[in-house]
Formats: sequence, C-alpha cells, structure tokens
Amino acid sequence: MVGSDSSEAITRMYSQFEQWADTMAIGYFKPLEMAENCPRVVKIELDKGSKTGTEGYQMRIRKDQIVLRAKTVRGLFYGLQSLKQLLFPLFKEQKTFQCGTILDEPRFGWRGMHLDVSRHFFTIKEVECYLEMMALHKMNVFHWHLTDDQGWRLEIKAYPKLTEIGAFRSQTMNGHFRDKSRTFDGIPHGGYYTQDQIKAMVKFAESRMITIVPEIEMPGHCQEVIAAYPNLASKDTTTSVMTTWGGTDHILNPFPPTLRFLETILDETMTLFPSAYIHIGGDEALKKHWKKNPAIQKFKDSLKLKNEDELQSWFIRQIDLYLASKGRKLIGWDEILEGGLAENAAVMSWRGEKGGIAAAKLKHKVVMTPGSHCYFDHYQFEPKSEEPLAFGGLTTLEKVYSYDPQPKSLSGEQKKYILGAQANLWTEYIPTLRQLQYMCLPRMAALSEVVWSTPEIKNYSDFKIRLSPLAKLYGSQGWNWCRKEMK
Ligand code: TNX
Repeated sequence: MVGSDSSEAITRMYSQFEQWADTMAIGYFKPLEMAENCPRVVKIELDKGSKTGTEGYQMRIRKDQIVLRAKTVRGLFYGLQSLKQLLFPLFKEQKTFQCGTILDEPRFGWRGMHLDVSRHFFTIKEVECYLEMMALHKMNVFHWHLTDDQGWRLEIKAYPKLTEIGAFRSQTMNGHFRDKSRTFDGIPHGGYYTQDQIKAMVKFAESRMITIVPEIEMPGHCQEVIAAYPNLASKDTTTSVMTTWGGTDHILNPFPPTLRFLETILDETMTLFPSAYIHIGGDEALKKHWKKNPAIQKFKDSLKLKNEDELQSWFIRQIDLYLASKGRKLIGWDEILEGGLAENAAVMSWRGEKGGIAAAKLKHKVVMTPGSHCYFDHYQFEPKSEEPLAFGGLTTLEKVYSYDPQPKSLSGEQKKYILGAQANLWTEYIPTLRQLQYMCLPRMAALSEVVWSTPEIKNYSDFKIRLSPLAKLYGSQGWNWCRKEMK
C-alpha cells in the first residue's frame, strides 16, 4: 500500500488494514492470478480540501490503483471499511471491481451500539470483539452499560466495595423472568474492569474511530450499589446483588451525601472516558420507597417539589449541573423527561419515539433507540420457539432496516436535534459472545444503513443481495451470525 501522509494515525490504519488483508489471505499485495483485472495499489491520502464532510471519503477506483481521499483520518478509516467489504467478495469469488468514483458520508453523527455488561459480564477480549464488529459497520458510539442491579463493572478507587461486593452475584436465575416457577443455577457470576483496562479500551476504540460513552445508572437500577453501601438506600433493609431479572424497588436516597458519592464516581469516570456525553441512566426508577420514607418526604417538601417525579428531576438536574461544570453533557433514558428535563440533558428515547419527539420539540438533543426497531435483545425471527430464549418482542431484520430516526411529525428545524440512532443489547438472556454475535449480526448491518445512508438510496432487496458476501466476511472473522436471512 502506498501512502502520502505519514502521520501516526494513518500509519496505524495502514498496518491494521494490511494485517487484515494478510489474515484474510487475500493476497492483495502479492500478484495473484485471479486478481489479474484488479488494482494492486491502494493509495490513501488526507486531503483537507476534500468535498466530503468530516466522516466522509472519496474512493476512485481505476484499473491499476485505488485512491482513497478524505478530509480526516476518520474519513479514511471509513473508506477502508468499505474497501474491506468490496475486496472480500472480489477475491473470494473472483469477481472484478467496477471502475468509478464513490463519494460517501454518513447521515448521522451518532451511530450507536450499546452493550449491557452487568447482566452478563463480558471479558476485555470479548468487548474488543464487539468494537471490531462495530468498526466494520462504521458504528461510532459504544454505549457501555457498566452498572446495574446484577453487577457493577467499573473499578472506582474511592469506593472499593463497589467492585469487591457489587461486582459479584451468588447465582443467576434460570429461564425467563416471566416463568412461574423460579430456579437458580447456583453458580457465582461476576467480574469488573480495572481502570488500566478501561484506559486501554478507550484507546482501542479510538483507533477504530469509536467514542465510548459510559453509563452509570442512577437513582434506580442500583441494587448492587446499595448491596455495597447500604447507607445509600431509601428503605431500611440491607440487600445483595440481584440474582433475578426484571425490576427492583431498591432506589438510592436523594440526600446530599448520595449526590457527593455519585459525583466522586463521575469524577473517576470522567478521567477515564474523554467522551462529551456521560450517560446517567435514569430509567425505571420505582419510587415506592421515596414515597414511604418520611425523611425523604420531608426532604422533598423542603425543596418545594410536588411529587417523586419532580424529586427525580431535581436529582438528575444536580448531576446535570455537576457534569456541565466539568465541561461534559448529560444523556439519560427518556424517563428523565418526567418531572421536567434538566437544562443541558440529551434524551435517549427507548419507550418508542414519544420521549425523543418531546425532547426535540424542547430543543434538546436526542438519540433514537425505540424498543420496536432497535432492541437487539428481542427475537429476530419467528417462530420464536425455534430461536434461543430472548427477552420478547420481534425485531426482524427488515424492521430494523425500515427505521427512520427522524420522525415525520418533527419539523425540519426540530429534526436537527436527532443526533442519530442506536441499538441496545441487554444481556439477561445473552450469556456468551457467540450468542451476542448471533443477536447482532446481521441486524447491525441493517442499522448501519439506517444511520449511514439517506432514505432515498435505501433499498431492502438490494441490501439482502449484499448480505451474502457480508456473511462470508463475518465467517472469515470467526464471528457467529443468524443464518436465517443470511446464508
Ligand atoms: C428495559 S431499556 C431496561 C433494561 C432491560 C431491558 C430489557 C431500559 C432503559 N431499561 O433494564 O434490560 O428493558 O429489554
């Protein structure tokens, strides 16, 4: 490969690409009989004057060479991902390239994939694999769901019990949480990432043009925090890290020491993750024990708040102000709209698009991730009885592909607040990497076109044709995928 810029990032990209080409035994750089009609030189060049946007690229394919140009290293990276997808079938199936010029750039800046590592812990190597899957699909935000009732996964030096106690549960329930009879596997489950591992992961992601947005859940989905630090509870009992799926009524108390505790956690989180956004959860906080606790009621009244929704809003607003004072932005699940949205908050709309639409109308940034189209923990095929156990729902490949993150009910001006879309991968029923890959592939390919391509050029039948070479590419990486729609 020939390059005209020797900056460190580009050199790294060259070698990543070359390494890939080598492992694929494509023989791209070696004369290969079957590659006779194909260009053997890839030139990649930074071109500040390029007409494409910051993530776009231009690829000129000639008989003797391919020239990839972009304004940024990011753009070059995406050009190389496209090239991988083009080259693979070319060499494996002896097809030839068509000469021409490609101009390509994404429709949205937030092309997200979420991963819940609380319900099931995934090792560093497994998370790296997830990032590799994302990179090939040009996804650029990794929403890392690091904390939840069933396990805390991030080393926090100020509060060692979060991982000593909060990162491990004694066992896990068998089957689905709606099953009538409840049994357990009797096997302890857990794990966490050290701060050094996190720093390395941030670098690993950066070199694949991926920003990691960490999520620290509050004030609900915190049973594991309360197990480690019972003084933060709203009810007068101790508890343990949750061993079942479904909700819990444990909720952090809203008192100032709890806020200071969370701020210290966020301080450490912010030193590890340079992302503009920090996700603070905010979903499914059952407020029963805020209602029942006289001290919390007194506290609420002293703040002149009308109800528990307003108290949650007040709580999130304190965190919003804190993050803003550190130059970061808060993002949370759409429940943070209830009781009033904090000033700088962005909303992740998961209970349909309602929350996202409301937030965009209020001129707040939005990431669309409606359960109907973006939940990759839902079934992808019917009959469900022939599929591995999943959360529920039915999010077929075609449904994902059909999604448009900009709702028609928004005006042109309001649509600008939609940053993009994201798929969520909750892992109650996803205990292994192979199962994770099965749930994501090829749905991630469909989502990738949703967030990258403009609606005018999307075409499902054409997409289906392109799945077959993509399946081979998945196979060559050693990834698992759902074969039902992708032989
Ligand atoms: C709802 S989506 C949750 C998660 C569950 C998921 C299962 C969201 C913000 N909260 O805690 O894992 O449903 O699909």
